[in-house]
Amino acid sequence: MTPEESRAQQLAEKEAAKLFSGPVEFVLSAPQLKFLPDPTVPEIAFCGRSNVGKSTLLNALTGRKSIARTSVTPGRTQELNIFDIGSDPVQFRLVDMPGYGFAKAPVKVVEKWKKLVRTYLRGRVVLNRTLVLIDSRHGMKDVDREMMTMLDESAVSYRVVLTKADKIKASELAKTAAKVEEEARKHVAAFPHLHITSSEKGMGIAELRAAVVADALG
Ligand SMILES: Nc1nc2c(ncn2[C@@H]2O[C@H](COP(=O)(O)OP(=O)(O)O)[C@@H](O)[C@H]2O)c(=O)[nH]1
Ligand SMILES: [Mg+2]
Repeated sequence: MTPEESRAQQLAEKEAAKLFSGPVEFVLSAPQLKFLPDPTVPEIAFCGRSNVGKSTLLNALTGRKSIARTSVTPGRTQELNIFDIGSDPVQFRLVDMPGYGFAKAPVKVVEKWKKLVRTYLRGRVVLNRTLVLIDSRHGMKDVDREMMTMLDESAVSYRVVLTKADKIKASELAKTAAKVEEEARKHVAAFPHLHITSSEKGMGIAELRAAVVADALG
């Protein structure tokens, strides 16, 4: 990064932090698309395997402890949870998508999940970007590849985000990051840059916040 770029990045992070420290509000849980708010503001969706740290990341981005309910019971939420960022007017929305890859889910539940997610991804005109979260300890799994292919096919571009980076040694993290980056390059709609984060330690959060704001409003 040149000094100019680094100054611009710092400014973007500061602006994004300001936006996220303003009004943030949980709007609703939509079990079906017809319950979604009118598509009038940009949306950024978050997806990942159950327990990947999605709710915790949403909390970290918004600097709030429990705006998104963090749960120890994986795979229970089958709804799109909507959050407004900013008010009068709302600047953009974050969409917490139901987690996938839960082992014991009945076929019916998985089918319902696929239908909800696929129709949302294909039909939502205000969806600007999706974030695909991957647990640093586990790396990319087949269900993640499936999700990314679904996104490729929906022509929704996405950022790949490693979560829980504090949970493994730096050497392991570097190896996993390289592997995930290499795989992401094979997906047409994936951004080449990988975000490495720890919601616990605040690592990579300011940068991701700025990226989300740029995706939503840029
Ligand atoms: N050490 C650590 N634990 C995390 C981090 N993010 C999430 N977790 C934990 O992982 C578990 C699942 O997190 P949650 O946000 O509920 O996952 P979700 O199912 O994807 O929404 C919880 O026990 C969190 O406290 C992180 O960055 N570091
Ligand atoms: Mg959650």
